[in-house]
Amino acid sequence: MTIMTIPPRPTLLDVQQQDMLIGGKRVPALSGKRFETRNPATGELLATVAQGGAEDVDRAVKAARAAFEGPWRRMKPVERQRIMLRLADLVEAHFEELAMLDTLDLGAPYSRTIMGKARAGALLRYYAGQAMLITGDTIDNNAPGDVISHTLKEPIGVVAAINPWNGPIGMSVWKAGPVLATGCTLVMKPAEQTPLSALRFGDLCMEAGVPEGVINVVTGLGDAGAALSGHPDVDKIAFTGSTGVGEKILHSAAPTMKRVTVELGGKSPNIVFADADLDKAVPAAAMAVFANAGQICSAGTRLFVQSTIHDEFMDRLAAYTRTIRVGDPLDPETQIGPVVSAPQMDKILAFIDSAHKEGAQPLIGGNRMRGAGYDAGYFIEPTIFTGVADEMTIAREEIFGPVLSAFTFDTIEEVLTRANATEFGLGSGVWTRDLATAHRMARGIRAGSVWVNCYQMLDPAVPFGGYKMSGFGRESGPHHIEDYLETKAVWMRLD
Ligand code: TXE
Repeated sequence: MTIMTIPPRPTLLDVQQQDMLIGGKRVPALSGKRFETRNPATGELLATVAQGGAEDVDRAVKAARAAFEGPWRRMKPVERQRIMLRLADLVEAHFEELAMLDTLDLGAPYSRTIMGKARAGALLRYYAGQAMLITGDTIDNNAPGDVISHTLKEPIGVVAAINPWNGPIGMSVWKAGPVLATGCTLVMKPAEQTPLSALRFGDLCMEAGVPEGVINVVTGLGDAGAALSGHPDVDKIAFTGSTGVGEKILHSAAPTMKRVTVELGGKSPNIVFADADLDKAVPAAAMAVFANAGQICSAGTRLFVQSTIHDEFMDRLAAYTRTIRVGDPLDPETQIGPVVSAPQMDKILAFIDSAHKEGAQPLIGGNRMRGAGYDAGYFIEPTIFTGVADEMTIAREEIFGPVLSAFTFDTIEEVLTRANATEFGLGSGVWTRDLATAHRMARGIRAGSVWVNCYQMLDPAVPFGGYKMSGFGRESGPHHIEDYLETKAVWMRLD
């Protein structure tokens, strides 16, 4: 067994004032404004960060446009790939620092954030591979001999990425990968709760040899995101965040017909049939919802358990949940840290309150954690409600906290209907040993991912995204880069 060592405080934090990255330079906001970012486990001030406004967004978009018009997009793919592979090496080499920045900024345990190293490296290497695979088609059967057509794949231009706070460095890498692979340029706005690792990632891009202006990081609040998504010289928006802001993004994209992909909220069903391997399903059902303190878009927040095993399963789930260690994110034994902010905590506690008022049965948890080590942070007990009715608030709305709603069901037809009776469609889980049940569920569930006898698996080669109000577009997978390319048809008459 390897003993995890907790790295020292990142050197980035030696500079208490963090500026944004525009055109290859760290610059303050033109307005001079700054906002604070704090550690949600302790309340400690980590840094004051440049608060970008519309004028900063404008200069970042101009820098991205200039870089797009420069040699970058005409660089040989193998050269872009070389830079991306250098970046992958650098991100891996500095991942302890990046993970620690996220632990301090988001509150996720270091034992969790450091696990992102393999994924970040794999993502950059996957997209680096894709840089070499961009090709058009030849279509010569329209009038054989007389006319030939072919397609050219061209980078779409300036991309705006607007990121959430629940997985900061992973999200920065995920958004930058297809941009770099295709020869686009990027203005990225990290979430105001967690801006630090995106800035460090920007520095590493520069160190890897990404040309100035290709990757820009504008830190700021929602108004900076709005200025970015409405900027007329942005060609594409890649947004991950709440469904409400996703709707606003679509409106702001409309006047200039920006290409848009949106990955939004979820209320994902996790369905356990009586024949499942319960030794595996019990811990997985708990971590499907409690990992990252429930702040995962595809968290398995609606647990459906077949009625014949319901009581046994819930007893075992409660027993397992009691063993989950909630606390100091810097303790290697900690499994769950605080939630990201006071407003997020208040929102979660209000959902718990609604569950009590609407008659759900509390099984375990339900409170803010108090006492030494907890008082200064935003810690919430892992919480399970049983006897939840489909129409209750906690059954329908995304909570984004460590709160599980459990239901019982009898038949496969019934559970399929109820699992799909949601406006969302992001993730889902099915636990069964029966192949026919697994296949029927995999086909029947209306969601972008179905995990059978597992949960929350991700891979750079496997597409991820939503049905319905969970958004559209797929990140990862062989087709992701298509969203960053235009297809041009070229016709030639030969006669
Ligand atoms: O998200 P927002 P918030 C859900 C989750 C959570 C809720 C609220 O339910 O409780 O959203 O979280 C930027 N134009 N998810 O308020 O507001 C903002 O600055 C353009 C699910 O933090 O959507 C940040 O960078 N941009 C989710 C980003 O949008 C705007 C992850 C996300 O913030 C903007 C996060 C505007 N008008 C929250 N207003 C997931 N799918 O994983 C804000 N922003």
